[in-house]
Amino acid sequence: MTGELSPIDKAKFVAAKRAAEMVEDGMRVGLGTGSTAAWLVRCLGEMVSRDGLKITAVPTSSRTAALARDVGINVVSLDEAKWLDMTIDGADEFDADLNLIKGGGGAHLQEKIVATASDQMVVIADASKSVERLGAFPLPVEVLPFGWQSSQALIEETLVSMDVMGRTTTLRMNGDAPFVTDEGNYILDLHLKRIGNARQLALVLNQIPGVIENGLFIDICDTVVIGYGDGRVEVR
Ligand code: ABF
Repeated sequence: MTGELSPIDKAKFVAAKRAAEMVEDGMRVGLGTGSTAAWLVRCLGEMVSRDGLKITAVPTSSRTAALARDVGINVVSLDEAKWLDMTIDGADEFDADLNLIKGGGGAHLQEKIVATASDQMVVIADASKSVERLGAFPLPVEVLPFGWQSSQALIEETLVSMDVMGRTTTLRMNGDAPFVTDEGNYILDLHLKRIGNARQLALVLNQIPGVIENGLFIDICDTVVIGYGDGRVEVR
């Protein structure tokens, strides 16, 4: 499965493998989206086919659902699972308090729903995702297509009063059309450079009419498994 991996892929793989080893027989597991989470799905698929691991998985995106089915993992909806023992997912940034920016893969709405319907959330990430302060990665905000430009204007107005360094908001594109999420919504990327008070920003953003969910995960992540290009793994 791994052959000769580049340092970044090795970092993602070792983090994913370590997290997969936390999964026990009979668990209901939320499966994240993104390239690191894809390694997790492959590792779990090996454990299912080779070791007879029995799990029920809830994917956080249609892409993850397809990959999980491909490797023989039993996939159900969150409504069928009702509650999860563990969700394992990637991240774009994590800070010392294990607060996250997620959503680079365009699935933070479903990811946050699945992560908060779990007894614990484990993030798997290469070491480059570790930051002193959240914000260098553009913060995704999922908005309804109806009136999205008004939502954008209200967000920009709100940012003026927030403790952030940058205030540019761009519509995420897919070619020359807006990127559309699994739920049929748009994503605005907030280029904030540095977020002074992520907890406050997360609360304020979701009060804006038209905003569905933002990519700040505050007090949701319990454990981060960090992979390094030399094969080392660190669990925080
Ligand atoms: C998803 O994977 C997103 O929430 C997050 O932005 C992204 C990280 O992707 P990768 O693992 O490819 O860096 O969880």
